[in-house]
Amino acid sequence: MKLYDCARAPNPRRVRVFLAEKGISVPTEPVDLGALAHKSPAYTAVNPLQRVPALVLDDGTVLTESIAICRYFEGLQPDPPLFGRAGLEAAVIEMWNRRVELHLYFPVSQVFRHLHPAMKELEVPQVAAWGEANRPRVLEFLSLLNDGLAHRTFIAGDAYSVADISGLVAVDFMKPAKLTVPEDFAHLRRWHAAVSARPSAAA
Ligand SMILES: N[C@@H](CCC(=O)N[C@@H](CS)C(=O)NCC(=O)O)C(=O)O
Repeated sequence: MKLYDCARAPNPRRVRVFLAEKGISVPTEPVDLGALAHKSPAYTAVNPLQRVPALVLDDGTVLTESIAICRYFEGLQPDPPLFGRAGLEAAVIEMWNRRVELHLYFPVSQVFRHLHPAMKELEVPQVAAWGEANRPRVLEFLSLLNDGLAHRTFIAGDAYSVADISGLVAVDFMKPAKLTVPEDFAHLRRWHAAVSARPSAAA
């Protein structure tokens, strides 16, 4: 199997953090987004959507979408259960992971992609007004998350889960997007310090 990866991009990082939490190591091949290597014919043959990460299995099956890749590894190695145990626990984790993707990761990515000069070649056309429109959405969701974290250790409950991985990656992605977590979001800051201190965060 081979994981197409990119050290600086947030979605491949979600998979790397997930694998580190599981203690799984996978051969990787770097894809240089800066050099537009993901647009090459060779990589397009792997993933016609021209996005990373992509996981190629030994039988030739290609999995794209970070969460689909994570789910594959969860199936191979269920412990620790980062998608939760079947039933309510898994449903709550799924809900929070999706909320984080749609209401935090997505607006942060839109701010970055539509306002950062480095994204000019990848986001065509850049629409600055759309980037700006997403700034308040980030803060609205962070506020909701901060309130929830007053009552829970982690995003989806008292156990670390894939929702924390999506959250960590999204909050760290705020830095290149030139967004900051407000000083008074103390619960969010406590959670971020805790998940950042896990060895997996360095993956
Ligand atoms: N939904 C996909 C998103 C993958 C994605 O957008 N990857 C970014 C890097 S974080 C990418 O390949 N961008 C290339 C581009 O924008 O041209 C996932 O969850 O893996």
